[in-house]
Amino acid sequence: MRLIKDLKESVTRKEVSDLNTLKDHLKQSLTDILEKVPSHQEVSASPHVTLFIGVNGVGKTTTIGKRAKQLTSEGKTVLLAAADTFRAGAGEQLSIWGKRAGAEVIRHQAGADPSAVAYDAVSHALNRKIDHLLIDTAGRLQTKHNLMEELKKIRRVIAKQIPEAPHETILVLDATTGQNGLSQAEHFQKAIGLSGIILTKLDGTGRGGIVVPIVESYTVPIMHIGLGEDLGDLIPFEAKTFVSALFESDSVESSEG
Ligand SMILES: Nc1nc2c(ncn2[C@@H]2O[C@H](COP(=O)(O)OP(=O)(O)O)[C@@H](O)[C@H]2O)c(=O)[nH]1
Ligand SMILES: [Mg+2]
Repeated sequence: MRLIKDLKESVTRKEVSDLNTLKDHLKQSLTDILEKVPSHQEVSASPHVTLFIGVNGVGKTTTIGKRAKQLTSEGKTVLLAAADTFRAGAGEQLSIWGKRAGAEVIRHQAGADPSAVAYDAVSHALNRKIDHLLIDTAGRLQTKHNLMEELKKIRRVIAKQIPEAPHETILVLDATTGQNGLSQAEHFQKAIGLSGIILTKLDGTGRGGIVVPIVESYTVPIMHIGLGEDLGDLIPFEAKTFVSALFESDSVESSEG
């Protein structure tokens, strides 16, 4: 709404007269919003701990697999922690990604306390001098108080052994999500704080336009985007390319725009 208002004012001031200039104006405004947020500063810590959070099915586990592969390809040692002990098969799914990416995996029994998995994983990472620990968590609705409390507990337990950790807390968002994405960002930000967003499924019908107000309201940078289900399908976010794709007319319109 604000962008449209700005645009109207530009039209009134006769700065914008034709459709193409109008589009360019809007693109520039969107790019400015996305580029204004400082990009994430890589913290040098060893082990470097990253917590992946988000609602169900957004692609947390898949993204961890892809991220692990990037890191092992850079010669880093990587440990994955299966702190999604809720969904049957979640640990197994992470183990498969671990094998593909060349990363070790810490798992407990299904139904175990996710904080205990996180604690074990941090100990293991410290003992073995692992470079990167990536912690998977169960999908949770941002509105469920007890599940958000569980997340806070995981964070506290991690900080018991490494006070500065988790060094990053990444919200994984599905690009097909509409307005609910704002609510997700708001609740997760409030509950444990976010250092960045990874936007998945941009290979599908969703364009992820919702990240624009999210980035602006919560000043969290988008770090990577997911473009598929394979190991290599995670690339750094680039504002200009993203905004251009928002305006492409050849792809199928998502129902939520
Ligand atoms: N097309 C596409 N599918 C994805 C992407 N990321 C994840 N998925 C799929 O989304 C589904 C849920 O992924 P999963 O990692 O299990 O989600 P989680 O519940 O958040 O851990 C799986 O079928 C993944 O293959 C992506 O970037 N593009
Ligand atoms: Mg998962």
